Amino acid sequence: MKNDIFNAIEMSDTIAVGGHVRPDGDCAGACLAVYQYIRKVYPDKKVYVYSDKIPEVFSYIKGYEAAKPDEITEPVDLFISLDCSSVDRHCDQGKCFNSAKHTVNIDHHISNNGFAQINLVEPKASSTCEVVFGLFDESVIDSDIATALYTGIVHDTGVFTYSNTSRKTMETAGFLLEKDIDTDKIIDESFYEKTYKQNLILGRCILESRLILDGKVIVSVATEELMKEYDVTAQDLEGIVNQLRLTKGVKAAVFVYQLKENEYKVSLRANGSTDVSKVAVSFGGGGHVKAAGCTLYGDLCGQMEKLISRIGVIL
Ligand SMILES: [Mn+2]
Repeated sequence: MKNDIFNAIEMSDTIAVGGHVRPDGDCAGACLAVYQYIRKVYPDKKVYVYSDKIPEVFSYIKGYEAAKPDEITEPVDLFISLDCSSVDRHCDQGKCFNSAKHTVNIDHHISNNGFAQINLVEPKASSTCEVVFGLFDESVIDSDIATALYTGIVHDTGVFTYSNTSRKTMETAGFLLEKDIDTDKIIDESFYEKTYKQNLILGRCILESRLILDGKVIVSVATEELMKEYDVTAQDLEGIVNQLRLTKGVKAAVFVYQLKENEYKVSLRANGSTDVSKVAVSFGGGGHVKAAGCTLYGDLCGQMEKLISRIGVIL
């Protein structure tokens, strides 16, 4: 598998790396780590980061400014998909991926069905960055590449607290720590730190949350109107669902925010043995057993009723 991936890279002159829409820490970290690695090992190749704008909070990662999807005007030789559970979750619904001559899919989402020519999907890995680390020649990993990979692991494990954190995760993180990375910056500034208005809307969403299904599920919704009131974007809502999940007695947490009229993004988190990825998949989404997401279309009340009854089935 590793050889197949590197053969594909060696055969290609133009390579795009890209992940899912609204890139998170793991997606950004994996894309920028692979970008840096290929540039370092194969300096003659043209590498693009094909992604939505990476949140500014990750601007300390080398290559951050390289995410310019408009730069690609013709099909690339190779597209490496990272942290993306299905083709249509790419920032252009997969157009650039589908037009590439060769394709690689590196991921850790259990719902990933292996949509590329070469697929490396490890559902037990904490993060795509952990999978990517396994591919890299350790001697090439410098402080900049380590910073990108550590960011992804920190974000997808909630700073090593989620159940996806394994011995391998810790050993990988241990290796990266020795590369002289700024862990305070990565953990505090990119993961925990919130702006004042992010804290305000977090508080408001918790204040307006409801316990349902005998207190086993907690739900909160941020409408477009509420987001406007606090002058926040979807990215500012990161972490709210994790806080909801920490409610005593709750088996699943549901956080919904409005993307536009009749379109809502749903984030799901689970405690114990609850598997919320089943719910997400049945609504066309994906993710992991304990963290998944999907999009609802149409009337919110009607869609929420369906979603909640589906959650009732898996509890
Ligand atoms: Mn991930």
